[in-house]
Amino acid sequence: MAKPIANSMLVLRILTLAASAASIGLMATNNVTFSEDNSKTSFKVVIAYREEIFVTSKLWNNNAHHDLVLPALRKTLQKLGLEYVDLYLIHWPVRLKQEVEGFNFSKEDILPFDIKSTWEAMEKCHSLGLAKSIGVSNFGTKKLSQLLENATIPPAVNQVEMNPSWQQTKLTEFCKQKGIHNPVLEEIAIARKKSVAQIALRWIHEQEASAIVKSFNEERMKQNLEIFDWELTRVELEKISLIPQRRLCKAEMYVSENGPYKSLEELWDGDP
Ligand SMILES: NC(=O)c1ccc[n+]([C@@H]2O[C@H](COP(=O)([O-])OP(=O)(O)OC[C@H]3O[C@@H](n4cnc5c(N)ncnc54)[C@H](OP(=O)(O)O)[C@@H]3O)[C@@H](O)[C@H]2O)c1
Ligand SMILES: *[C@@H]1O[C@H](CO)[C@@H](O)[C@H](O)[C@H]1NC(C)=O
Ligand SMILES: *[C@@H]1O[C@H](CO)[C@@H](O)[C@H](O)[C@H]1NC(C)=O
Ligand SMILES: CC(=O)N[C@H]1CO[C@H](CO)[C@@H](O)[C@@H]1O
Repeated sequence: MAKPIANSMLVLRILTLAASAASIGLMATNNVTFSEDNSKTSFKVVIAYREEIFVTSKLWNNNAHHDLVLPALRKTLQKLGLEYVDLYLIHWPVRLKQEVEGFNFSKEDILPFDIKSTWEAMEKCHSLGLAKSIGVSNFGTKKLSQLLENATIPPAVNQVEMNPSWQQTKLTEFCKQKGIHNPVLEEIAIARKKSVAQIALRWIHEQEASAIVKSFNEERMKQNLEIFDWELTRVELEKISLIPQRRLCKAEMYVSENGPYKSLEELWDGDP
């Protein structure tokens, strides 16, 4: 059996899409994650700094078929003008009919998801050098165990929703690692002269997970980076641990009476 993985959101220091001279400096000196669908900017500018950036892309559900994974990644690479991605993820433990486009699908388009054969194809992407690392997203503990049962390469990352109001303690424990607008966070933010966003990001950082931060605003990009030279106190962490928990992204659209997932419990492995 392969080793368990880090339950971590993607490595990301900052996402910047501005292709101005100023931001090229920023890209060159920061770890940057790009999201393919957001890459409206010139990747040519970025390619000069390829080793300095961390590019992640995800396999959409309609390509979660053994024979479609590699072509999907090749297409992505072609679109981005890159030779490889640093990380390639299975976006959801969900398989849709091949002809589905984006979110335009009905319940009949949801097919049983085959972890083993999909992961095999992901491993192929890695062995061909097209993805430096491979991982998953939105997997619960049961599906991770199933994946690990037959995996040659364990997933490097499980990208999940994780924030102070959806702390994912069960999933985090499983991986043996450690609603942003909330009065508790505001209170702490005011006391510490930080923004609520910074408190939330710092909290994620202290769980030894990496946050995916997206901002198009230069001031907020800077602010989101200024979370590494201070820490939350024990009392603040205690207050945050008492925040009522609710998942923001429930993904009800993948649940249907006759489909592979009949309840949110099944989709999220008992942790809806
Ligand atoms: N694996 C999955 O299934 C999944 C699901 C959802 C999301 N994701 C990933 O997670 C990433 C983030 O997604 P998201 O939906 O959370 O973000 P989002 O909605 O795309 O953007 C975050 C929002 O926060 C604002 N913001 C950023 N920094 C801030 C600050 N310091 N103070 C106040 N507001 C701030 C941004 O506005 P400005 O730009 O104006 O600053 C933006 O509107 C995405 O890149 C996506 O790939 C993955
Ligand atoms: C959504 O899918 C249906 C059925 O395939 C198609 O007829 C329709 O044009 C699609 N709508 C959009 C907005 O793509
Ligand atoms: C792992 O592989 C074995 C042998 O092919 C198979 O019986 C089992 O169902 C697989 N497990 C999963 C979770 O796919
Ligand atoms: C430029 C920069 O900050 N690079 C860092 C990106 O992240 C990796 C892994 O944490 C570091 O080794 C680099 O120094």
